[in-house]
Amino acid sequence: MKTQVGIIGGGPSGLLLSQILHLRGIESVVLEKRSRDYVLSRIRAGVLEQGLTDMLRAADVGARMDSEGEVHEGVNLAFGGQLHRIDLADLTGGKSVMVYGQTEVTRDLYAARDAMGGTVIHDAEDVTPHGLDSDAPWLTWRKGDEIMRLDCDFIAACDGFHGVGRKSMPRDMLREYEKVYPFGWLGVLSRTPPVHEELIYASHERGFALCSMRSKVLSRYYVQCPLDDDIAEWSDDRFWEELKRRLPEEVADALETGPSIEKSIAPLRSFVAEPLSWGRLFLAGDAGHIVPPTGAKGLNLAASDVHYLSEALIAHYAEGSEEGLKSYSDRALRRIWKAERFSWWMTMMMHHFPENGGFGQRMQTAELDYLVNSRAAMTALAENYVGLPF
Ligand code: FAS
Ligand code: PHB
Repeated sequence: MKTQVGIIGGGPSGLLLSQILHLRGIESVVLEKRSRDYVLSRIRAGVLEQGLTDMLRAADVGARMDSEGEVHEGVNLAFGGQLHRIDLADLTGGKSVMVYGQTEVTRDLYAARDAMGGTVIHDAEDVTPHGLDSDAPWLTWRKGDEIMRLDCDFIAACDGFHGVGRKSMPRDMLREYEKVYPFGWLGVLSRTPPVHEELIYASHERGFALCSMRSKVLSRYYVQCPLDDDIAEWSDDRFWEELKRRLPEEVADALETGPSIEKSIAPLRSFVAEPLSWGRLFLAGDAGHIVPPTGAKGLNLAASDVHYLSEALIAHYAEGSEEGLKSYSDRALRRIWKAERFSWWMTMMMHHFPENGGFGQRMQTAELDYLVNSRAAMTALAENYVGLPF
């Protein structure tokens, strides 16, 4: 097989890149190691920045999002038994976020790729990049006992944190920066009406909690939990009781509980790989960086990477320009590090760190008290939450 851009990974990064390139007449093939059902069974992000929603609309993939998603002009912080609304629209000159699950974004991207005759190969085992430092790289993978080959001009590694792309770069030129947080997020999805019409991020001495949603009848909740907790130890009843204890009373009283239809514990880390490219290989999305989900930046950072990389590839094929490809890594990393900072800051401010002692907890309380009483501080939070410019 031959194509122009070989894409490893059929998650949001890989599919969005393939869709944008197709609309500009550039061929690509997506190699995904899992089945489509498996990819679509993962419950992940829920909040989309305007940069991403604009990209989806421009790529003819925004219709269902615009009809089923919810535009949110505010977000809430809960601490000290009180709810504090951050008026995103007022503080950012009218900007907002879209609440629409990553699973639905991925479903819409698959539908668009299918409708336009896109090539997405599932169950591609042992995908391996070759010839990355040549001008004719190729990918191999296993289909049963058969070894398949895809010749291409460029390879985009959109294969997530555990993917093969980053690991194919020479170790002596790759610099990795990482912070692993000493807790996880226990997430529950339930067919219940959301407890509030907007998201609530709660800081409590028992731990962080988040009240989010996927629609008016589908809610997503999280509580901070020890990393070594066993999901089997968390019955639905235990989860709902713990969530209520971390929320202001009037919110806890309004919480409608129900059976969990998904329950999982995710670890939290901050991670960045530098550089994001080597030869004809380019990393995009979680393949190059990870943020703790506190700032709702993971999926949105993948979007800005795809924005920069697609622009660079289009300039290469349309104008023979190599400038965008050469500057991709530096350009993407500038926005990545600012999102890493915001996600780290929100995580350090909102979670419970007993190891920081009484002084550390007083610092968190002072940070929150200052934040909700300062328009300047709320503006800083709001402009990062709705998404810094691409
Ligand atoms: P993805 O990991 O989504 O996709 C990579 C794809 O590559 C996968 O389909 C994988 O099967 C495939 N792949 C991997 N290795 C391969 C190989 N060797 N060959 C072929 N294919 C391969 N972000 C938020 O903003 N908010 C959240 O609440 C949030 N929650 C999350 C919870 C969890 C458990 C995880 C893991 C992430 C969460 N994220 C969240 C971040 C998440 O949304 C990512 O930012 C987003 O999935 C990034 O998309 P991709 O870069 O496409 O990576
Ligand atoms: C979610 O709805 O899954 C979600 C929303 C906001 C976050 C993290 C997760 O910051």
